[in-house]
Amino acid sequence: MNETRDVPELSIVIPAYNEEKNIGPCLDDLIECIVSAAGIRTEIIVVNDNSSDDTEAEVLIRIQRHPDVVRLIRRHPPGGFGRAVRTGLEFASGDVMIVYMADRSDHPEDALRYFEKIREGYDCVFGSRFIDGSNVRNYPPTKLWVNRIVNKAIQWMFWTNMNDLTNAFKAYRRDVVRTCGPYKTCHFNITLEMSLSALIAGYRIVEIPIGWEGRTWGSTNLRMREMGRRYLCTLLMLFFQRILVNDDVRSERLDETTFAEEVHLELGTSGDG
Ligand SMILES: Nc1nc2c(ncn2[C@@H]2O[C@H](COP(=O)(O)OP(=O)(O)OP(=O)(O)O)[C@@H](O)[C@H]2O)c(=O)[nH]1
Ligand SMILES: [Mg+2]
Repeated sequence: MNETRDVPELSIVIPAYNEEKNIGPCLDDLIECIVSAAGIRTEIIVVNDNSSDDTEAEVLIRIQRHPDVVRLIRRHPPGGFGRAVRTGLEFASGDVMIVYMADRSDHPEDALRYFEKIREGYDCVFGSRFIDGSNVRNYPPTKLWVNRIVNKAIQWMFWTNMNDLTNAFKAYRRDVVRTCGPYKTCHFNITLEMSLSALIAGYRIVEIPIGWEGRTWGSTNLRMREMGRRYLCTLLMLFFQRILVNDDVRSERLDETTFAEEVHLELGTSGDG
C-alpha cells in the first residue's frame, strides 16, 4: 500500500452533502481499488458542505484509518455543489484531478481508467453513460429525458460528439484546471463550466464509456427547476466565448508556461569598499 501524502499523483475531489450511509463505503471502495490495489499515490478530498447528518463522522473514521490519503474540508455557508468542487480543487495538488460523487453512483474502476488515460497523454477524460460499452442502472426517467435533450443541444452548440458533458465525474490534468479556472459557478452548472471550458480551449479530450448506478440511499440534491436558469447562463456564456473570443481562450492554453515574471532592478556595484 502506498500512502504517502507528499506530492500526490492523483487528487480525487468528492463533494458530499448528507451522505452518511454512502460516504464511508464510497471511500473504502476507492481506497481499495486505487490506493491498495493499483498503488497510486492519491489524496481523496471530501468537501462536506454543512451536512446535518453523520457524513463528517464517517469521513473522520476513514482519516483515522488512512491519514495520508483521506482529507476532510469543512465548508461554511453558503453551500452548493459548485462551491464545494471549487474548494476541493483549490486544496488539491495532484497532477491529475478527478471529481467523484459521494453517493456511490460512480465506479472506482472507471476513476482508475481515467487516471491511466491521462497518463497516456490526454489532458481530460470525459466518461459517458450513453455510448457503447457504458452501463447505466436506475437512472430516473424524467432526468434521463432532460439530460438527453440538454446534451443534444450542447452537441449542436459546441460542434462536439461528446454526449455526456453534464456529468460531473471527469478527470483533468492539473494544468487544465489551473488554466481554465478559477471557476465561478456555484451549483451543478459547474459540470458544464469545467467540461465546456476545457473543450473550447482545445485540450486533448477522450470520451470513454463508464458505469453509473442510481443512488440506493439518500435523496437527490439536484433540483432541475432551480438549476435550469443556471445551466442556461453557463451554457450561453461559454457559447459566446467560443464564437466571439475563442482565439483569446486558446492562447491561454500554453502548457506550463509562465505568462509573467517579476522584473528586479539590477543594482550596479558602485565600486566603493
Ligand atoms: N458539498 C456539497 N456536496 C453536494 C452538494 N449538493 C450535492 N452534493 C454532492 O454531490 C453529489 C451529487 O449530488 P446528487 O444529489 O447525487 O445529485 P444527482 O447525482 O444529480 O442526483 P441523484 O439522482 O440523486 O444521484 C453527491 O455526492 C452529493 O452528496 C452541496 O451543496 N455541497
Ligand atoms: Mg447522484
